This record gives sequence, structure tokens and C-alpha cells, in this order.
Amino acid sequence: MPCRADLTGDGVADILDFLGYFALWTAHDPNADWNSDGKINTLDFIAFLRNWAAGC
Ligand SMILES: [Ca+2]
Repeated sequence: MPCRADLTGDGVADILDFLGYFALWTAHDPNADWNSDGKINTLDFIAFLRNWAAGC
């Protein structure tokens, strides 16, 4: 996916995407399993941050 961190689908990775991911992650939503290892932990948060910081 070219811009996975763009959760809102508006073409940019901005604060709304960050807050959206943070909400998923704190809720332990399956979509927060960013590295697809079946667990939702700090590694997923770091992986998301990498994608998010890279932008779209
Ligand atoms: Ca994971």
C-alpha cells in the first residue's frame, strides 16, 4: 500500500491519522496490529510511526 498511514484516506498522513491510529491502538483494535504478528504492542506503534513520519 503506497500510503498505509493515511487512515482517513485524504491523501496525507496528518494528525488526524495519528489520532485515529492511537485510538485503535489503545482500544486494541485488530486493525492496530500494524506488523501483522497477531499482537498489539509497542512494536506496532513504532511501525505505524515510521509509516506516518514518512508521509504520503
Ligand atoms: Ca503486532
